[in-house]
Amino acid sequence: MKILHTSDWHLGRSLYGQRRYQEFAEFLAWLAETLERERVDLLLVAGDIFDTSTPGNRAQELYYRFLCRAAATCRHIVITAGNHDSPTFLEAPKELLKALNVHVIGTVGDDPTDELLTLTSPDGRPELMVAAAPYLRDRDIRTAEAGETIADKERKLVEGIRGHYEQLARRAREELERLESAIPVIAMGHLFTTGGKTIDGDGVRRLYIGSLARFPAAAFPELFSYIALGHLHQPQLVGGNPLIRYCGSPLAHSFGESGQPKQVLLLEFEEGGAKPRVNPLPVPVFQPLEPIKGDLETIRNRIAELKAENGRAWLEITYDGRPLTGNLRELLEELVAGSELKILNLRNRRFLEEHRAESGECDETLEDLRIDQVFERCLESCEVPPEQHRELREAYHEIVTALAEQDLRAE
Ligand SMILES: [Mn+2]
Repeated sequence: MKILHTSDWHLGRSLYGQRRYQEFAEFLAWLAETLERERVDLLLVAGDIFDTSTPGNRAQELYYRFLCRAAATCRHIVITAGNHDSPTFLEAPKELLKALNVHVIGTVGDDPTDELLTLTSPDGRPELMVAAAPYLRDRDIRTAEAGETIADKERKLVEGIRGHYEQLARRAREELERLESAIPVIAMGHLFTTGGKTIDGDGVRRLYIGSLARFPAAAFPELFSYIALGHLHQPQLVGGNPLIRYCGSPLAHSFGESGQPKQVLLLEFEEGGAKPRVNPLPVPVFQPLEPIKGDLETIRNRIAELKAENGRAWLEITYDGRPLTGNLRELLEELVAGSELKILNLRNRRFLEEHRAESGECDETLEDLRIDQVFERCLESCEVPPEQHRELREAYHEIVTALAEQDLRAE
């Protein structure tokens, strides 16, 4: 049996205002071809299908068009919600999609067996079980009590996640006994594990990472033959275990991710085998991204090189040279004129620094800042003693997370 594991598509996400529908369409076409070529039986998408809780029409069209094509190849498709997805939005067409053998799990129901899917072969024999846990929201698994410290909350959240997976494993064992079968059980998850790696600007740290709790890999029940994770955009094994993995996002969602090889994971179970072989399949780069940093000469040379090779990269340029250049943007736009290169973001670091030093005040606008940076400025300007920062920062983070999650549920 062949399984393909992917996650974190973030359909509809743009980069510095630049829409990326073309790339999403190319990726999904590539994925559909890959499913056909590799004769994949089961597709797993471990959360963050869409970038927002209210995806636009084009993002939705890409998604449904892909599902329709993929369902003609794969016998089963399992999709779980990530922290960016609206559980109710994803689940709205659940019954309709079931007719295509597409299973959508958006939220934790009253009955954990709802997340447990027994998939059958064409001749009706059970062949694999999937414990399809979506992103577990604080309120899904934790009971808040007055007077809790942040450490208490985090501990209870981790306990809640552990309990949820244990319950799924217990139900799966009961089901295996009932079926008198030893088929493998795969788990899915959208969470942050202990030791997980992120890259600055990869979108996980940036907006909000969901709960702060880090889940230790060792806390996953033994029963699972493989754990297909989403949330972190960098492909990685968890705790060095090749059978607990993040496949990572298929597209670079920031310039920070641009040097990262992107992949989907292809799993293969031999007939009667308990553990899969896992092979990463590289995802082609549909739109090159290139960060360039340096003085004017460095930037000029790099642009000349890219032009010479008919480059079509999107650029993020950080100017840190002297002298101060006020008309930097015009200068650089002239350099890329007539090529397919496009400057998406320009940072005139020196200009900002000196300007700030001169005026003795900060001329940042809200647009320059991420939500967590606004809070940092607030701590500074209120002269909050440093020893209180950590706790306040965590409390703030918790509120932001709660607001974002409320937002996702609100429809
Ligand atoms: Mn996520």
